[in-house]
Amino acid sequence: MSTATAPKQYTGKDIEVLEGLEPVRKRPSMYIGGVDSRGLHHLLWEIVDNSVDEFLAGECDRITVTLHRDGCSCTVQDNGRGIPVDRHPRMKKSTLEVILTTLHAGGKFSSKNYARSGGLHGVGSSVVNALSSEMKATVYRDGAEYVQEYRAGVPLGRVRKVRRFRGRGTVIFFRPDETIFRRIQFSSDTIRQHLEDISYIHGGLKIIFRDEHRDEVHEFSHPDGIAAYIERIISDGKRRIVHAPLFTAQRDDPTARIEVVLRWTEATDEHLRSYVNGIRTHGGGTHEAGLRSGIVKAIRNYIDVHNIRTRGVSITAEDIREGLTAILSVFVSDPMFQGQTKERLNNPEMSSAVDAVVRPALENWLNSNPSVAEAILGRIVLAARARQASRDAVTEVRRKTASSRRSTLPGKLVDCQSKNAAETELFIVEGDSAGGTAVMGRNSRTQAVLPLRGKILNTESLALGKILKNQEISDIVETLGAGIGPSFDIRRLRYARVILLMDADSDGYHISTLLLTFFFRHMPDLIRQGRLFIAQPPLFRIEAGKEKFYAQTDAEKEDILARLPAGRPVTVLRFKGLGEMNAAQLRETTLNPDARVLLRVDIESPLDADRTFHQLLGRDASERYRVIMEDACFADDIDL
Ligand code: 0R9
Repeated sequence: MSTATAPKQYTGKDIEVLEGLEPVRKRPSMYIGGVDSRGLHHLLWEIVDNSVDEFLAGECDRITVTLHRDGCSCTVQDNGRGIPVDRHPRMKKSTLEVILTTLHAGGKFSSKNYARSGGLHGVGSSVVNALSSEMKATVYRDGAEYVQEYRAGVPLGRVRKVRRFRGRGTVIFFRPDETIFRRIQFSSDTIRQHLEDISYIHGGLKIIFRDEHRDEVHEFSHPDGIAAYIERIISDGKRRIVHAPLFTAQRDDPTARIEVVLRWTEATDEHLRSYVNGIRTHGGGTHEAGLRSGIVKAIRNYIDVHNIRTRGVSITAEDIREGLTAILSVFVSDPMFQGQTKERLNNPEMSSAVDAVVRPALENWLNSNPSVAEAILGRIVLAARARQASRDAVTEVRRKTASSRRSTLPGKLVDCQSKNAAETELFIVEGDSAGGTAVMGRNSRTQAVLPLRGKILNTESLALGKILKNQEISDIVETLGAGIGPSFDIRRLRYARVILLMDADSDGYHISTLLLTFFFRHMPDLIRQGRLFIAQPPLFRIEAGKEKFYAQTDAEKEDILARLPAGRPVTVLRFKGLGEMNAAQLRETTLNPDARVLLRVDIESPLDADRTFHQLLGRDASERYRVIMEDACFADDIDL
């Protein structure tokens, strides 16, 4: 699906050069979002994206990605025109070297209609080079093979012409720098999934994944594009479909290309995957808003025009979208991104553009497929009735709780003094004893503590009415003050952050999992809005004379011990649980916002999360058994 205009012949003077590479090594997170596993994989996506750009320019149809045996280095190869190797007139070196050693260097004339640089992507292969201990670029172009090697972004020599060669293309090998990344281990599954995603979004492109680490080869080629993708998502998620034919709509003009496929399923959530210029927009944005409004308006119009009876219940936008699985792919020439991870599209015109494509097409489609329309409308009315029933259950529990207590706040909550939600946080703590320590160690003005007694209820597969009868859960709901399920309203949340504080043992992980299940199913907005966190109390305290250090992992402990001067007496204490810390220790390591480490809970893929919760906490024990048996080989820290 190339929408590019014919490329003009490139020369070195067409390259714009902005600045050197030192800032990248100094502050890598500013360029790739973080030095964790996500940042590590971003390096690979960045190089693959450059090959995809060449596909979008209509110059390449095959990309090969190799994960090498060690799992710590990769090679990407495309069969495009090859990065130019001619001499750059101003920089007095080859264009290849300029591209790989200069921040933000790129073709200023850009042969593409739709720039792919957006979000954290598009930072350029120079950033990957700066963050790699080794890189080797091989270019096949103009009847020859050219090579240049780099160490930490610095060329070892000039570009060398190695031999005459008739093919064309670019090959980039890189090994991320272990002094920069916390841990270097590429994930075969993550790479495979990402490459398959790309092959669906860019129908016509063939991607080969040579996984030397697992000794596997995968080939991805999906000429049917996102129509094939949605079928795959639905079958992977074991979602039962409500109607057979898919709804598809598309528009292709010089300002934007918009493509949508959707289908209602019997699942109870909405699963929407959106892409801008082939890059996943996890944070949604204006294009997603346009899709949602287009769908809701089309259905409402259909209900009005056909005078559909809704059996006394009012239909909300959420009812209409319940069970919907959709993929939206847009290509825009000037994408603007916002949000912490720059994964949210902010072009205002895209909302009305997508709405204008989806609404009339969906209305027409429903009118010309009456039996499909009947099945979809039946599904929507069912959703509305279920929502009404759970709303009634919540009101009933509220009424009972309010009449049984003078205050609506639970008695065991030790609240903070500040009533300004923007500056407060709630710690949900495992056990009364750790709760007591947290109360003593907290900042009583801004930090509240809610101790939990024992394991909480497994809420997966339980009806909301039943869940709310559970004391611990109803205490959490009352404390947060924002409602639950369909009535959850993040604006009423009484705290800026909700932080789970559990022991770092199997019981603690289990309680965290049960709480995450509850929040994911019944307060997903708490997670989507980035307000749920998991505290990371230290595992070790190391005392060397008057100095004391805390370490969160074995590796960190070893690192600290290795840096201490030899011959000094050292004591290492392993905290078996929160209860072993005193209030001052808990404050200085886990509660104090300036010193602590918090993990923000995030939903990378709602569909995957849904499947995982269903498998691990659902009623069907055989599913759980299967997952445990399959993944048992990865367990390295079993605590029995
Ligand atoms: C293996 C990963 N592939 C790449 O990094 C890659 C970059 C690249 C490329 C061109 C062709 N293939 C490529 N593969 C290219 C682009 C253009 C003209 N000639 C060749 C153009 O955009 O007009 N380039 C990416 C940037 C540049 N080339 C350029 F800025 F040097 F032109």
